[in-house]
Parts: sequence; C-alpha cells; structure tokens
Amino acid sequence: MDGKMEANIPSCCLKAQAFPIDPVVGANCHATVVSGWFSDTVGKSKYFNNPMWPGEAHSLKVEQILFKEKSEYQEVLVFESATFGKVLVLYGILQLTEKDECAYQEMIAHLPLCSIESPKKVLVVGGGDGGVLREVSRHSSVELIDICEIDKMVIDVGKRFFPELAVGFEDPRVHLHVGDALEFIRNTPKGKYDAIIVDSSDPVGPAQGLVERPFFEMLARALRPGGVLCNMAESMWLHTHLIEDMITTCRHIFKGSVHYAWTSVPTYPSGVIGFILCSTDGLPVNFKVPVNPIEKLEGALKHHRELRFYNSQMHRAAFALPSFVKREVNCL
Ligand code: SPD
Repeated sequence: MDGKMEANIPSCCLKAQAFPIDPVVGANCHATVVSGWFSDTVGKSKYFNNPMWPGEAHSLKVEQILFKEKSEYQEVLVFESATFGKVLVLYGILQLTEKDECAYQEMIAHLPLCSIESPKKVLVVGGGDGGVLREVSRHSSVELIDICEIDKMVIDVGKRFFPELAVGFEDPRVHLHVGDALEFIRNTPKGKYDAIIVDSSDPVGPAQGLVERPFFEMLARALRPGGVLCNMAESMWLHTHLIEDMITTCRHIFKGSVHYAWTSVPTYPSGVIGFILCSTDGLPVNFKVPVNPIEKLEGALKHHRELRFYNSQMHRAAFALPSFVKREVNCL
C-alpha cells in the first residue's frame, strides 16, 4: 500500500489491519465458542484478542449452534443464546441479537429519516439481515429502497433464522443488489437518494473500505442537495480516534451539517454504538430535532411490529454527548 492510500485510512483501522495473524486459526477474526460460551475474540492462542477491542472480550452463553459456514467473504455463525435469543456473528464479531437489535436498527434508520421531510429514495448499504429495511419501510413517503449487500449468505441466513428482521425484504419498494457497495455507489447517478444508511460491520474484513475517504465522497455524490447520510460509527468508549477521523473526513466532504449520535446496545463491545449523521449542501438539516416525527406518520408505530426503542425523545437524547467525547472528537 502506498503512503497516499494509507493517509485515507483511520489510524486505528491501520492498527487492526496490522494485527498479527493467529498461527492457530490462520486469520484475525473467527467466531469463537469455547466451553459453551461465545466470545468476540480470536481463539485460544496467545493472540486472544480482537483488533477492534484489544484486551477485552464479550461473552454470551451458547445454548445451541444453529449455523456455522464460511461464505465467500467471512465466517457466518448463528447460535441460540441463553439470554438474548438468537445471535448473528460475522467474521467473529457479534452483529445482532433478537433481544437488543431494535436499539440499533430503529435508531440507524429513524435518526436520518425523521430528520428530513418526506424521504422518497433511500439506499441501505450492508444490512443484509433485513432489519434496517423493516424500519425504513415504516415510512410511507418512501417510494424506493435500494439495498446493496455484498454477502448473499447473510441474506439467506437472515431469512432462515431471523424472520422478524428479514420481513423487511418483503416490501415491494425494496430492490436488492448483491455486490460490492463501492462499485454500486460509483455507478449511482449523482443526487439520486434523499437518504443513505450505512449498516456495515466493523472495518476489519469485508467492510474495511467503508471507513475510507473515497467511500464518503461517493456517498455525498449520490445524495441530493440537503440529503442525509447515517453511518454506523462504532463506540465512543473504544474508538474515539476512529470517530474523530471519520468526523474530520465527513466535515471536509459534506458541506451541510455533521453530527454524532449514539445508542445503547448491551451486546456490542462497551454496550454502546454510534452513528455519524451528515447532510449535503442544500436545505439545512437540523438532525437534533425530528422535523418528520415518527409519532405523526400514519401506521409507522406498528408497521410489521411495534417500535420498541425509537421515539422522538430518544431521537433528541441521542445527540447529547458526554464531556470527554465533546472534547476528544470536537463535536457540536
Ligand atoms: N460491532 C458491531 C457493529 C455491527 C453493525 N452492524 C450490525 C448489523 C445489524 N443490521
């Protein structure tokens, strides 16, 4: 990799990429079930570590392994846990549990879509489990929902084991594109979307390119003026440098507003996860106040199933940041 390319990659991702290959299991991230417990670590060797959260491990008791296979891109694991229902793990990293997925999917979808009037065209990047589609489809103003997911096995496994999420694919407004998101967005007409939601996995493995500058440039180009992006942006406890780098990059690229919001997801490392919200130049977007409140959208509260986490108060609260985050990531 040349120096120019490296400059585009946040420093903590470079560290993750440089993490030593485990000589026992042969790669950095594998789903690890040891003595009936899943841990998002590497394996039983001295490299017992995940490069995204070195020095810690998060465990769930496993009742039964339901699926474990290697796709073209990653290891895909589904297990029944003792306390959080069924769990999806990709590349050794927990993606969702039946019990707390609502806190992630509802927030990543409604924070952007309730921040603009009448969103019509929406793109979901990643999100092959269908949970974000389920949430986007609550918005009756939406006419088109494109989704670009690289790994077909994730979609198939979602449909087989997580029907409450995969129900999102049943909406006739949904158009599925299986392939590389960078390629897909590169070929998207300029200004096509009102909103883009990036529901990626962590930037190790197949999602590595999704924190780099060229990706954000392409996203901004694909949005209409005053369009909005909501991008998964890791944990303020673990990844302040990555968040800072992403915010700096986004401030250069998105000429509207750029904000950080967060939610509580107990089964993610450190128990929280954040989102970067950006708007392009155009009608100003004040993300902190939902101008399109979900409570006023006909049928939205109960479409497919009742909202469990998101409401307009949670929307406003999501932008309140602890002092250390305000200081370290220089957030408004
Ligand atoms: N650290 C885990 C981040 C996972 C983000 N994607 C979750 C996919 C749920 N649709």
